[in-house]
Amino acid sequence: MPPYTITYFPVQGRCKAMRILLADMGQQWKEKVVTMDDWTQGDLKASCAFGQLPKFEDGDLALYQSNAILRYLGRQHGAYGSNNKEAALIDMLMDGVEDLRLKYVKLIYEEYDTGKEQYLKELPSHLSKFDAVLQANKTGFLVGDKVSIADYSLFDVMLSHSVLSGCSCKGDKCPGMKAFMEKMSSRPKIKEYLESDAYKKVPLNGNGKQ
Ligand code: GTS
Repeated sequence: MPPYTITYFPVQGRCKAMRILLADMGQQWKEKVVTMDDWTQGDLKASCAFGQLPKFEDGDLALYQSNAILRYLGRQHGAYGSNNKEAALIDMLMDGVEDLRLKYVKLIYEEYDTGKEQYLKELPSHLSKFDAVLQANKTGFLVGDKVSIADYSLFDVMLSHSVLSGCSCKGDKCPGMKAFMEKMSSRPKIKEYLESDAYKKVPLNGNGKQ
């Protein structure tokens, strides 16, 4: 039995980064897929700390909040920096990615038809901030010289933008970001995972928009 279990809806959503991390770290995990019928009719929602998924289990530990899960896995698999200062920078970048993720989620679920133009206008400015960090660090990663949870999180959000319809700015005009995407995509276990049905057959978002 794999040590980890992810319980979530049949989408990539907020589990994409943790799945990519687990694949990259050579870990096995079990997926429990929850349909909307199960969710609305069963008692799972009431049992979740904040009434939401994903739920992540490691033995008798049950965790909620996708970024807390990433942080746990980062600590467990050496992807949370080499010292306290790097960990603090990783936290800062995780929060920066979360700000962008929330904008993306709002676009997809609330403003797909009405807010796309404005979103796309503002996107290059958001991406340029991450590009500047990558260019300044010079290792191809956001912080330090090895992969961290901030990298998995940014990679996840950028993969979503790389297929966002109408989006011509996919980070490819930012040299740091371009090199980052190539570096992350070509890590052998990530490449293998992204080419697998386990990844390709699961829709990005719950409403089918991307
Ligand atoms: N901050 C939480 C996290 O990062 O895990 C947000 C979790 C969340 O919003 N979960 C949604 C949910 O459970 C699903 S999704 O947005 O991640 O796809 N929705 C069902 C409900 O009843 O709230």
